[in-house]
Amino acid sequence: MIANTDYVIKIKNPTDTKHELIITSNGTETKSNELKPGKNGKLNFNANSTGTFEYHCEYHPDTMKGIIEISSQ
Ligand SMILES: [Cu+2]
Repeated sequence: MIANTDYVIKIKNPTDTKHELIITSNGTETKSNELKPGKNGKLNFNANSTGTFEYHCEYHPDTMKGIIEISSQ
């Protein structure tokens, strides 16, 4: 992803449990709505700095997690 750019992250939940996407950077959290089983959602995201951002699921932080690389171009 590119810094200072508006993104809409589309989220699908084909599972039978709820999830919630959270992206963290410098102590700031960007959260999706709670995604109930079988529902879809989206999250507006705009990184105002370059670097590595972390994301995780509110309910499954140990297994549903990863990083997002934000670059300048
Ligand atoms: Cu989850």
